[in-house]
Parts: sequence; structure tokens; C-alpha cells
Amino acid sequence: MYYSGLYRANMNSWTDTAARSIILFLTLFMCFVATRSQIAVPRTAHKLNEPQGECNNNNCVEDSASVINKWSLPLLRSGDKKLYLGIFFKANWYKAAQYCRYHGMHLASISNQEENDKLEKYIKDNGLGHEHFWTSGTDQAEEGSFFWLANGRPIGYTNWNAGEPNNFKYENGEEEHCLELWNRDGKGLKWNDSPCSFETFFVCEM
Ligand SMILES: [Ca+2]
Ligand SMILES: [Ca+2]
Repeated sequence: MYYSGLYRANMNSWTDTAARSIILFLTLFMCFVATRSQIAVPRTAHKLNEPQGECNNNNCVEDSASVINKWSLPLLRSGDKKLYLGIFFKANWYKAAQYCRYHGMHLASISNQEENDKLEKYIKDNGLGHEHFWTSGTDQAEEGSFFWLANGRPIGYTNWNAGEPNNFKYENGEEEHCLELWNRDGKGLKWNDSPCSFETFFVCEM
């Protein structure tokens, strides 16, 4: 009797210990899963904020209407291009171009009215219609002959503001050779040639 009682007592002790171990293991496992799931959100957010070559359900939109409920600013699909807004720092035209290239893109070109309107709406709908944005347009190679550095083609479609491009000359001798989008007079994001050293936001394309 004593022996069997001891055996039973040992068994109970063993069972309690095993049960505690299992509960402890499950608790630690649940904590690990919960921690991993919390970490996964910002990791995903970071990933979606980075320019990506391929569109999926989260990183590209067809127009700004679908942006409202998203927590990340996706790429704007425009024809066979995808457009990225560089809005986390302002840079001169060269640094903006470098940033785009470093991330596998170019400063943007604008090929037609539809693309221009789509981009303008996207910028405005994101509350950035008062900002300036660099494109890849420039006449640095030959004054007055603007082309898109993104593809090397002369500018065809244009959306210059009244009196632009005016190649304005500044006191330091700098002239205007780089093409920005700018809502100068409340008539929308028209095109303006601006000094390439001016630091502002920018649009990349891929
Ligand atoms: Ca010029
Ligand atoms: Ca100008």
C-alpha cells in the first residue's frame, strides 16, 4: 500500500510537472506568435513603401480613388509605367534623379494628357497639390530643347504654364533648365522650368 501510494504520489507529481511544462511551453509559444505578428505589420509597411517592380494587390493603384483607406502610399499605374512620389525629403534635380536610379527607377516622364491628369489627381488627392515636383524633363543639353531624361525622347505633349518655359536668369547666374510641376496660380500642376539646384519633391517612374 505504501509502495503503491508513493508510486501514485510520484505519478501525480510527474503529471503536474508535465502539465506545467506543457502550459509554460504553450504560453511561451503564444507569446512568440503574438510578437511575430506584431512585428510583421511594420515590416510589411516598410516593404510596401519601397519601390517595387511588379504590381500586386497592395503596392499599385489604378487611380487615387482606391488610396483613401490604405495605410501606405502605393505606386500609381499609368499605362505601362508605375509612378512613385518622392515625398519624404526634398532634393535638387540631380539628387532626385540619383535617388530614382538608385532604386531602379528614373525621374518621371509625362507622355500625354491622360497621364498628366492622372498624376495631378493622384498628387492632389494625397494632399500635395501645393508642392513642387521634379520630373526628368530638362534642356541642359541644348537651351530650349527639352527632353525626358527618363527615355531620351524630346518632349512631345506639353502642359507648360503661361509664359513658361522662360529660362529665368537669377542673380547668381543660374538659369532654369529643369522641368517641375507647380501650381503657380491655382490653375493646377502646370509645367515650369526651374533652376535645377532648387530642392523639392519629385516623381520617379519605373
Ligand atoms: Ca533652360
Ligand atoms: Ca520658369
